[in-house]
Amino acid sequence: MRSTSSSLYLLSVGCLLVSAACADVEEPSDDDDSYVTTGVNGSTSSGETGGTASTGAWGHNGSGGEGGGSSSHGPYPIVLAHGFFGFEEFAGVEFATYFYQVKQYLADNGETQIFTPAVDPFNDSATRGAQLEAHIESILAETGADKVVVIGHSQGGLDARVVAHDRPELIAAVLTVATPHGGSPVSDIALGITENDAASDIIDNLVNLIGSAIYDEVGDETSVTDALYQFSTPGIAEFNATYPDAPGIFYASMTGRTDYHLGGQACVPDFHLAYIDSLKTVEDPTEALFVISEAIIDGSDDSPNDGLVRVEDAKHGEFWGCVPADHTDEIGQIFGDNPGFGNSFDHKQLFLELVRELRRRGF
Ligand SMILES: [Ca+2]
Ligand SMILES: [Ca+2]
Ligand SMILES: [Ca+2]
Repeated sequence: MRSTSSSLYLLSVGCLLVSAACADVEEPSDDDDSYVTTGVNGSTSSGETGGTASTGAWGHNGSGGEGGGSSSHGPYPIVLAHGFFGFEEFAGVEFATYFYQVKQYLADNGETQIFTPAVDPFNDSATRGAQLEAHIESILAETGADKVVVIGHSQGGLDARVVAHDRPELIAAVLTVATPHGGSPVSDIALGITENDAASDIIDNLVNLIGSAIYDEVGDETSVTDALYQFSTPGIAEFNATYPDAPGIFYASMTGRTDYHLGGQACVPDFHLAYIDSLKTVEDPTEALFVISEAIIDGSDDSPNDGLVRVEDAKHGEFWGCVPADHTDEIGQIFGDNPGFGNSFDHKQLFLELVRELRRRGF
């Protein structure tokens, strides 16, 4: 009983995310996920790879770029891989995206080769990764590029690691945002691996309130249990053993910290990104959805987290630090709401700065 209703709790959290946040306006399907072939971006011009970048790795409208198929170099198309619960489109809601207004903001800043493919919202990353791989192959065929860069939020980062492992020739870099590379204690509770009576009661109420109606929207192929297992202690251990990093691919990560936590030692980065540094004294209040889970996972040692994922669990590859954001603020949800009173964090600016840094590095 606890296991089932706890799972539904996460589902119901997801339903809030899905119904409010996880639809996509611009593209009803990935078939429409077309790109514009105007300039790539302006930020590379100041980087050491500017000359290379301006050459272009793929042909625009088929005009060139085919000759040097063996030499791969950026700038690469960027794939934004959504997390658990993310829908490209959700019934009736047509005015929000998972990465809320990020694609348009990047386009406004010259980054026009941004793709937001949808995968099964509730499934393990082996399944989702295979779907992402198929999308990436389509993107490569469409653009003529030979690799992509994947920026994954939450489970999207694990999906990206699956593709990088299985098809390393398709991926130049994987940058993960609040991805639970070390799992999330919330999953252990939801699956009944760890018990938490207080959470269980509140969970039941949430299920009664919002769980059942949305459940019908989830297709036959999906598996909430598989998705949750992915983040559990045993599940993530299996995942990390199965999908080690591929040589030659650049891996980096960053994450969010909420509940007014400044992050401390856990958030000290391997690499300083100016935008992230500029927010180091800014605090974020926890989104109401995550008050319960935040309290559960921060445990007895006040471990910094974003409400669903602990900072320590979000590190993978070169660590770029923490922004003041909960798990939905990171992607501008819900509906572009303010991340919290007094919090100047801007998720769109974050994604632009992440992309710019990748471009500076020749991706
Ligand atoms: Ca806390
Ligand atoms: Ca928010
Ligand atoms: Ca917040």
